[in-house]
Amino acid sequence: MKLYDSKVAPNPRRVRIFLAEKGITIPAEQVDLGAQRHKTAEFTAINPLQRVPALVLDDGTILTESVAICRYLEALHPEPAMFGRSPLEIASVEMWNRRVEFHLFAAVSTVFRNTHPAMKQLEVPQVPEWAEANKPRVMEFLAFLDGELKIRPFIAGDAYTVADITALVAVDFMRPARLAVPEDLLNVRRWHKEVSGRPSAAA
Ligand SMILES: N[C@@H](CCC(=O)N[C@@H](CS)C(=O)NCC(=O)O)C(=O)O
Repeated sequence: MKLYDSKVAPNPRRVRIFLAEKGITIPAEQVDLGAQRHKTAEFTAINPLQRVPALVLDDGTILTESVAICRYLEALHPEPAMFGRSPLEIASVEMWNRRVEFHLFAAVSTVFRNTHPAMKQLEVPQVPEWAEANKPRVMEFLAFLDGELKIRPFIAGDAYTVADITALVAVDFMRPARLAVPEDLLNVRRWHKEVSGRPSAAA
């Protein structure tokens, strides 16, 4: 297997953290997004949507989409379970991962992509007003999450799951998007401290 990765980008980081939690190592090739290496014919043959991460299997099959890659790895290496175990846990992890992807990760990405000078060549056109419109969405969802994290330690329940990885990466991505977690969201802050202290967070 080979992972097409980018150390500076949030979606590949989700897969790297997942791999670190599982204790799996996969050979990786860095794709330089700044140099637009993902737009080359060579990489377009791997992912016609020109996005990382991408996982190439030994038989040449290509998987893209961070969660699809993680699900494949979960099926190969079930322990520790990162997508839940019981029917209810599996559904709860799915529900929370989707909520975090749509309401937090996508909103933070929108702010970053439409404001950061490094994205000028990749987000065409950049629409600063669209970034502004997404800033309150980030804050609203974080406030909602703060209430949820008052009653349980992790995003989807009592266990650390892929939903925590998505949320951790989204919250860390707030920094280059020039957003900050409000001081008074103590439960989000407590959760963030806990999950970013895991060794996998450095992956
Ligand atoms: N839905 C995809 C998103 C992949 C994605 O957007 N990757 C970004 C890096 S985080 C990328 O390759 N961006 C290149 C570009 O915007 O041109 C996933 O979950 O993996």
